[in-house]
Amino acid sequence: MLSFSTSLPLSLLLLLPFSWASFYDNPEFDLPPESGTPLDELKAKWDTDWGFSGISTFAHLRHVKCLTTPYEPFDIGIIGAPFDTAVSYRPGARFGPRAIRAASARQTTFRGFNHRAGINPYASWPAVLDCGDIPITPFDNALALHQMTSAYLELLSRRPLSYTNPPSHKHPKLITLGGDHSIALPALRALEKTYGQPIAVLHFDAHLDTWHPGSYPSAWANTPTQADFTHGTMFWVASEEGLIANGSSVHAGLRTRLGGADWGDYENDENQGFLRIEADDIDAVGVSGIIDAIMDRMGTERPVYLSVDIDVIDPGLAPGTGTPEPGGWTTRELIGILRGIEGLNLVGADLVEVAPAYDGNGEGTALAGAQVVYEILTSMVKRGLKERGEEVVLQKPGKHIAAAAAAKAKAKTARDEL
Ligand SMILES: [Mn+2]
Repeated sequence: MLSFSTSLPLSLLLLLPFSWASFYDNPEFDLPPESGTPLDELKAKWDTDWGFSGISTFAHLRHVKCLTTPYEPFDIGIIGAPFDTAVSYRPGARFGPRAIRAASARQTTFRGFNHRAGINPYASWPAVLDCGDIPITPFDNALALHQMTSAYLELLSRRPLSYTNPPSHKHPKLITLGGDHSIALPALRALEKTYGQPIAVLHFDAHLDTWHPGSYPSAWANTPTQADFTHGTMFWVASEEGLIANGSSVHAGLRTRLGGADWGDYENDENQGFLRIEADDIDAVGVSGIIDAIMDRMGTERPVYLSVDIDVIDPGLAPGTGTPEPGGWTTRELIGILRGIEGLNLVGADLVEVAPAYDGNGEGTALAGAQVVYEILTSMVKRGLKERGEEVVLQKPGKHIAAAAAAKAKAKTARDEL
């Protein structure tokens, strides 16, 4: 008896985790067999996150740290560039990627159909991943620029999963979550090298960002510095390096004050070959006029880098940004313009300058940023769909109110005839 009483607890301990339900288990369910629940059953039960559940990735996309996972091919990668040591006013955009990811939480595959575009970019031909962030030093901007350029080149050199299907899809596409606007320079360096030609830039911004580095006041300008590389000069540097297609690029949403007492900044900008669309132009020509001006300039074949500074939106709607300027476009106007230019041949894009420390509690700026990324992604996917010959069925906006108005008119005619 003695030996039984001492040996039983030991055998119980060994058996417990494998075959005995714990006191705390839900008595309505049997423990799963040791062979495990089939994977498809697990996925059916647990795969879909709510907007508020799950680890924060962009739109609940699968996170793969693409830079260190070369064996995981993808077609479109969302990648963070948490870098903000090249700003001229409020710092904080290094926290942009995580704020935009958090604000994208209500974008899901199961409710991702874009009614304006007629497709669900999360349930279509491309493998879309959240590629994580590029680890970028906050201490040394020359090194940071090198790191970002290297990272873009590494990812663009990968063979996409859907290689040549659509036919033009020979390189993966990246949408970068900034970060301050300077991150566009390494992106353009890598794109120019990858595509072997200067890239046209479609630049939504309150500011020019083509400023000569010397236009920032400094008594120390002759001292060797890294100060040429800032969030207001990166397109000047890119132009100097021949990365930007001179004559086919566009600024949209401008309302910046200019330097000095003349139009020198505009003249400098013209030399770099940008068309300028002012924020106020929308009052004269409307959303459709802005769309026409962009499409007339850029066409549908030329490779385009789409760079969206969130400060193009009025700071009343998107206050969480580094250099706010009153008098901007509404979020709806920007979305309308982005939908209207979906025919562009986008080879890359960014959404920059979301600085959540200055955002409202309702995260309006980050929400707008996440929506802009969704619209850009939609355009990339939709163009690929068309290239693959797959049909997109579109319902024009206003269809229902037009139908209601027609029914009302018909009823009135019927009454008049009585
Ligand atoms: Mn900018």
